[in-house]
Amino acid sequence: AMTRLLGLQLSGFDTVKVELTGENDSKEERRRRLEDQRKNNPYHRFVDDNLILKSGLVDKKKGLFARRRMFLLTEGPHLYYVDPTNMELKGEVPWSRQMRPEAKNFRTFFVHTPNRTYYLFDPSRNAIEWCEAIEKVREMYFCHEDEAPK
Ligand code: 4IP
Repeated sequence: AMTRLLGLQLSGFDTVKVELTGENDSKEERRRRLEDQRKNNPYHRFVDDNLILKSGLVDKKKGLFARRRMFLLTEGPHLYYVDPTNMELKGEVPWSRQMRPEAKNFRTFFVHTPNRTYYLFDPSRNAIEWCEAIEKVREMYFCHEDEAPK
């Protein structure tokens, strides 16, 4: 039932916005973006050739300290995070239908997953955009929230 395709609005590789559009223009657009990403995005090697839908630096707190990571929301879907200093993949927030983003304010947001809540802080104050993007991707891949798990 994955008939809807992702349409994208690009404004620099670290501030890609996710948007739903019709199916007509999106296939060619998607191919073009992926081509560009393969050639020009230094984070491409971490994302298993998936198209990056949104990315940006986010501080992820676990225990006492927050670590600054490049978060990469991609088709698949995946939410990878990379240490931007060592250019090393550190992990992935596990996706499921139950994934729930929650914006606390412009900077702070949580991503609830069945086994862990990720505590995240966006220094560029785009927490709400992050939550909207994650929720859009969730709806696209896992249908709407009140549906019983299959
Ligand atoms: C680490 O704390 C980092 O926050 C890790 O994040 C985190 O792993 C570790 O949690 C946590 O102990 P210190 O750097 O202060 O030691 P990252 O992997 O981004 O470097 P994850 O990836 O799980 O958030 P544990 O519980 O996974 O070890």
